[in-house]
Amino acid sequence: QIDVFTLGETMVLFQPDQMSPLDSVHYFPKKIGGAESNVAIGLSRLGHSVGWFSKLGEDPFGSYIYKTIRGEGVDVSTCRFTSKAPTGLLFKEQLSPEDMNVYYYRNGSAASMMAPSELDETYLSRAKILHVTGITPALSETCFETVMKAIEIAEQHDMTIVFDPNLRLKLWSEERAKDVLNEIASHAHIMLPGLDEAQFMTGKESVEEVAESLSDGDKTVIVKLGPKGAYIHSGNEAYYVDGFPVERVVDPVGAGDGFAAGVMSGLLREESLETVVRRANAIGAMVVGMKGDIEGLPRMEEVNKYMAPSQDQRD
Ligand code: KDG
Repeated sequence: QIDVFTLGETMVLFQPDQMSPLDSVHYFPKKIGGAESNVAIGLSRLGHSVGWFSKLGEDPFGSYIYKTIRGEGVDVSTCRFTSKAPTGLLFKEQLSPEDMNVYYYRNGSAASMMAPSELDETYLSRAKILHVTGITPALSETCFETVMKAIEIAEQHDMTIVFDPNLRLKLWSEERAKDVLNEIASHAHIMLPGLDEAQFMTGKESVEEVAESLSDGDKTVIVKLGPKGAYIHSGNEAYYVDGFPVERVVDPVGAGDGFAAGVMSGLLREESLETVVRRANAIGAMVVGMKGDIEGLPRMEEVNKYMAPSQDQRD
């Protein structure tokens, strides 16, 4: 058995060290980025077994991504390669600590060729949790179908479905995004939207209203509120969980993925929702303190240390 199965596109991420417009940058350190593999790596570092499915180009970038994710202890055995399309690329342009632009070179990429027939049903059904994001269905029609197929398999095997909307309006129209995100939400047991995503999906305003509306009676909805923490709506309970103060944001991208990894890790440990979300908040805060999508994802000892009050504070 594996703890979590996730699927989605991972790209080679070129992220300059300097903060300036990309047209004046000469050097681009090479990393990897992709919401689902960020989550998979986060979970693996926290001690869980994770399977990640995707399609990579038969090119040096595909092999770089494959080796990196495998090197993090994620099971990549179901990942496919194709010679018909290249591995996708992503550039980050940082103009100030919180102001990040993202440029995608992923149209027609290998991952956008994922097809439902390529999912390994037996493998997927061995997982306790299926994690899906709203990025994968935006990549192509076959990617959308692959996500829906994964959901169908998960439902047949009574798996828990965790959904992070990860709204990316560079990838699809508002209308289609709203329809598909709400369709996936109707199958999810746990949803992890940011406030803006929850507002987009529901057309409602306040944190309480969006969570109530998305919960649809029986879903657990955890609305991410950045440095303010998160708001949980589950069953008859609804409450805020404080965030962790971040002294210096170095790179805001990837916090939500760290948060998702933290939530699933806590659920797998059967902890209370409040404990789960507190740790998820801590992980989100740790991620934004480091450059790169995955660099700041902690191991369990590291996050526990981060959450423990320091000796000075105790004195
Ligand atoms: O959540 C972080 C992701 O946005 C980043 O890794 C790139 O997957 C990515 C995407 O599609 O935006």
